[in-house]
Amino acid sequence: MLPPFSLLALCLASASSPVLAATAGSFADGGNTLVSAMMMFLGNEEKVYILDKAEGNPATVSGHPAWGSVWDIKTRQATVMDVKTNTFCSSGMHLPNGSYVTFGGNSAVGRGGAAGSTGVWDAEYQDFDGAKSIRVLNPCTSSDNFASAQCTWFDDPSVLSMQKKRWYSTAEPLADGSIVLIGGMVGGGYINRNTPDTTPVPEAAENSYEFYPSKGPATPLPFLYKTGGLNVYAHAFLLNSGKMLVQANVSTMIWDYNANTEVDLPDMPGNVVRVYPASGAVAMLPLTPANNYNPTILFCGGNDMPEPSWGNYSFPAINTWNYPASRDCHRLTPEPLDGSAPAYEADDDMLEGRSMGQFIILPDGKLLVVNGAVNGTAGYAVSTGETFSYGDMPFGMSLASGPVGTPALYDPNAPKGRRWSNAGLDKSPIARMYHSSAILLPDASVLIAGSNPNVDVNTSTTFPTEYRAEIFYPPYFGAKIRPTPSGVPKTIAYGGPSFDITIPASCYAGPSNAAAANTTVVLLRGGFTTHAMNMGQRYLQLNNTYTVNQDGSIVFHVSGAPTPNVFQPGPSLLFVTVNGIPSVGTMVVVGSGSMGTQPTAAPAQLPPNVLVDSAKGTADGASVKPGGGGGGGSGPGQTGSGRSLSTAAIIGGIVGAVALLGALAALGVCLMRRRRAARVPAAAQAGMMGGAGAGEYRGLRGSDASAFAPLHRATDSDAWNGSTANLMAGPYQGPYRDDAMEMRSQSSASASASGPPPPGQGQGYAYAHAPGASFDEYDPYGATSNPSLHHPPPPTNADGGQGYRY
Ligand SMILES: *[C@@H]1O[C@H](CO)[C@@H](O)[C@H](O)[C@H]1NC(C)=O
Ligand SMILES: *[C@@H]1O[C@H](CO)[C@@H](O)[C@H](O)[C@H]1NC(C)=O
Ligand SMILES: *[C@@H]1O[C@H](CO)[C@@H](O)[C@H](O)[C@H]1NC(C)=O
Ligand SMILES: *[C@@H]1O[C@H](CO)[C@@H](O)[C@H](O)[C@H]1NC(C)=O
Ligand SMILES: *[C@@H]1O[C@H](CO)[C@@H](O)[C@H](O)[C@H]1NC(C)=O
Ligand SMILES: *[C@@H]1O[C@H](CO)[C@@H](O)[C@H](O)[C@H]1NC(C)=O
Ligand SMILES: *[C@@H]1O[C@H](CO)[C@@H](O)[C@H](O)[C@H]1NC(C)=O
Ligand SMILES: [Cu+2]
Repeated sequence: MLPPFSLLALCLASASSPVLAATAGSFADGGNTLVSAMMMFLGNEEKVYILDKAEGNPATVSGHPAWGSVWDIKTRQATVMDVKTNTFCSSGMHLPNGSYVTFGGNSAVGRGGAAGSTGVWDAEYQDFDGAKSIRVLNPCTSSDNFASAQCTWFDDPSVLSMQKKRWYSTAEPLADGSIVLIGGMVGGGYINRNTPDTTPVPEAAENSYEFYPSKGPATPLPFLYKTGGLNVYAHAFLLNSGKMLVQANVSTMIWDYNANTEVDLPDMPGNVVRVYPASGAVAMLPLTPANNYNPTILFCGGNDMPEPSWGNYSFPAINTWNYPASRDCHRLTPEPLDGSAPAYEADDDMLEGRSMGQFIILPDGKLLVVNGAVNGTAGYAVSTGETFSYGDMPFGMSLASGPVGTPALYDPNAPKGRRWSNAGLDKSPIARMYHSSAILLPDASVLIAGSNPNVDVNTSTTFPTEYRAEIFYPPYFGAKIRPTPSGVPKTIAYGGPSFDITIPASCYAGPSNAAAANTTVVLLRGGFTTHAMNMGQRYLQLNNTYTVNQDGSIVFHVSGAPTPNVFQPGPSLLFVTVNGIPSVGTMVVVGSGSMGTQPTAAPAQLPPNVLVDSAKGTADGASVKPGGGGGGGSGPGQTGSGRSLSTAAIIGGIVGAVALLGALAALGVCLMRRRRAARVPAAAQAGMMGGAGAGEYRGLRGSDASAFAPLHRATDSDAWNGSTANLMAGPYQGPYRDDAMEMRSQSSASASASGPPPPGQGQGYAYAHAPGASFDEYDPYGATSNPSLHHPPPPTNADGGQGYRY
């Protein structure tokens, strides 16, 4: 056991972390994301990766506007990253080894959303068609070389791509770490249908599913035909049985994706649509030993417009910004433990209507809803069935109005009628409308960014292209001391022996027995955020018992994760939450770290609890104000770090003997932060006003009858083959970057086995690799090794300039 001195040191470390400088319930300046944060994921304890669509962002990389960046959690500064293909409205998911993949997107676009100049590429924005892309990123830390191949996006559709074009697809991980990709649009638009409807095969709907890594040809999914126009970014949750809950339009089903069979569940009560563009807030409630890890899904908000109002690819039939978003919440337990028929259960209404509200599951087991609007829907357009010209659109291209700036907290365990609260939570002054995002950070704060209901960058419209990030501090930031667990493992197995985590007495207040009983050890994965969803977001409380020691330290004996269906393999944060106050999360990998059947074992019997009645936490002077919402009483619109930097508050928060040291350390950290923060707005402003200034933009051309330009492709050409690489076998275990040559020759081998590749295939995207060159130095995207990726591909494709034009 650790001597008391080092235990004290642990908590001192906590007290001097910047965490203390935060005010519960408030927003702080998160800096400039450089690209508008349409999509984000947490790469590791240091970095958040951000993706935008290809558009005219002032920040540039490799001589073109950037649409990728990496944001450093500590400095709150972003750095641009190069991405080859158009990531516009893609899906994404973690891999078992901690890397992330994004899937699909839009075709190549140029200024104002116009078709790429060569069809599959645009000369100005230099984005390639991303409709079939599979992009892999291995998260790196500040000590890595971000310019190295290992740290940059692997994005080369000639090596790796989906079989079908998928824009607005859903990704959900399976027990073996593979990913199912559901539906999407081919061309795309407001919703996924024409009027008059040409179902069963709407020309631009991709009503099929496939897997990554591939498990066979893409297969039609009847549910997507049934749900018609409202079937993209379907909500999908792997269930404990290994089947999957899928919800779209007003339909719900349990899907066996191996047999492709569906079992219908009841329709959504009240015809509230929760998928894009209604975009409700949807999340799986915490899986806990108390609920036997049985999933319940919570659906809140969205929109219940009547069927004809939804319109078609081009635009909604009505002025959506006048149509109130839904406040309705319903719960569904798809596989009730008592064997009863699954049924939607009415839950407390939200405090206000929200379209594009987004749930962030917090480490205290509550759900935070952020972002969105009181009226209307996601999507953007330059007209509606009721407003014929762009100039008459009251909110520019936005189809929503009335940003909801105040978050709210949902307590799944509170009695009905008392589950929602926004007491003590500030209101953000930044509208977070269509294409906003949010994700949990390791310190248990929430990064909020993005908003861009515009076809291309527009900083002068009502709801502009937003580059400002904010950090929201949930109520537990009112705590003066955060628990600092030791012994957190790097990997978590499925079942098997338990592991021990210890917290010192100095990290909590009050009787040890009560604190021990009121502690949870949770795995919390924030997922891949886009379009008000966090794909893959999941909270699992691990089972535990505890031993209270005489000195007030507590040892928790913690079981592994139950099964890979309950919590799919891959990266996750681990938090220890004591009396409602979470530790800073540690990144762990759940499962084997590789794709394939995960090793599982029966959970070992946990040792019985050991209590010591006289033991106490020693953090009394710094006793927390749980759920206190320390931000209460302050005015709305508090953004900027200034507010959280009251020296008095910081010093007041530090306990006893460590006060002076702690205060000095905290002050040092906070002064540094203040200097940095002061620079950010200036940089942000320069960035937003500089570069491709707004004045340079042409107006939308007359031919852009809709902002959703990519309609009516002449042919659905397949310039790229689907990926044939099997990543679960053979030599393809390492990063794609390393495998690229081998995979490439394999895929051309298989292509020639089944006939010659289409003209241009394997030509325009081929790259040369000097035999024997070190892979570390090898950059297939480098100007010398791969000139073709920096210039329009040769127009040898039979469909060149046709298949991808619209
Ligand atoms: C969408 O509906 C409008 C009428 O509201 C119609 O003019 C337009 O052609 C339709 N667009 C598509 C792609 O079906
Ligand atoms: C939603 O689904 C219903 C069938 O349940 C269908 O009649 C309707 O057309 C769909 N709505 C849209 C906008 O596609
Ligand atoms: C949690 O662990 C205890 C002690 O080993 C055991 O009795 C209990 O069944 C476990 N709970 C779950 C949900 O596995
Ligand atoms: C930005 O939006 C405003 C109002 O919607 C519009 O008048 C202007 O043309 C847009 N600017 C660009 C560059 O699209
Ligand atoms: C929302 O729509 C209602 C009409 O349904 C309207 O009265 C209200 O002003 C709108 N709110 C905003 C913020 O546009
Ligand atoms: C656990 O701690 C939270 C926060 O202090 C408190 O609200 C709750 O009542 C406690 N639970 C028990 C069982 O003591
Ligand atoms: C993780 O696995 C994927 C393949 O599943 C691979 O492309 C990637 O490079 C791996 N990441 C690391 C860091 O090895
Ligand atoms: Cu989108």
